[in-house]
Amino acid sequence: MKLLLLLPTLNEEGALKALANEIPNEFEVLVVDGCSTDGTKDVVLKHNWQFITQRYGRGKGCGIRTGMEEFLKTDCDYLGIIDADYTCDPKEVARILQALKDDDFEVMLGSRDKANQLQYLGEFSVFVNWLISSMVSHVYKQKLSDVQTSYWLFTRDAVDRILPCLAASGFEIEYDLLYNAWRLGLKIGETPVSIRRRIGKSKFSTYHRFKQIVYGLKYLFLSLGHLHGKRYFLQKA
Ligand SMILES: Nc1nc2c(ncn2[C@@H]2O[C@H](COP(=O)(O)OP(=O)(O)O)[C@@H](O)[C@H]2O)c(=O)[nH]1
Ligand SMILES: [Mg+2]
Repeated sequence: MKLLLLLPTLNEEGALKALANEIPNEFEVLVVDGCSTDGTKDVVLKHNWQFITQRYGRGKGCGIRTGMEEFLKTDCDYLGIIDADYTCDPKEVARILQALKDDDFEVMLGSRDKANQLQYLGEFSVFVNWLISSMVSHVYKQKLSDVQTSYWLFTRDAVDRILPCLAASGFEIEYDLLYNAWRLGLKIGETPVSIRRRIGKSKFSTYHRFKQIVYGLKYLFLSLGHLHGKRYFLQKA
């Protein structure tokens, strides 16, 4: 049972150095990079992790899609994805995997601790996440408390089915992953996880913050359309 841990990076030298001691030895590690200009690649090579530059253009979504494609070229059974900014504890991934296996889920989200989210991400982000998560839970008829999470776990079959449907290029990739998993009828679960203070500078600007609200509403609209038998297709970036 092999797990590939995918880390999307854009100038995460400092955070990667700190993460290096924490990644369980049994995980294979793949770093998909968005053309970092710091020492990100040096840290990756020093630890003998796989390094690849993302395809399809700029943005986290292009990194995740590239990483999923690379995952399918390996013989790994599970794909874990966490942010590479030190907010996610890689040891949590082993627990998420266990939770996925215990109940035969195909996609598992880590639901990040609310008090720590407030402390490290701020009230506005937590409010937007709560609002979108509540609406998504209502439409999907299941409790999903953290749809903007940065912890994801997929079975190989789930990646195989979701990847061709993904169209997101930027930070809206989490909505795209969840929307398509739900649309395909995959069994989705969530389990509580921790969240820590970031090391280094966030690439998520105020502009991204507002864009994220628009994207949240857009994916809700797509979901409602799907429920009512309409077919909307997103253009791949
Ligand atoms: N491959 C890739 N990763 C990115 C890109 N932009 C951000 N990331 C990574 O995505 C994760 C989340 O980004 P971050 O700046 O922490 O945004 P925040 O968590 O929303 O504040 C981090 O690991 C970033 O390094 C990108 O264009 N390409
Ligand atoms: Mg972050």
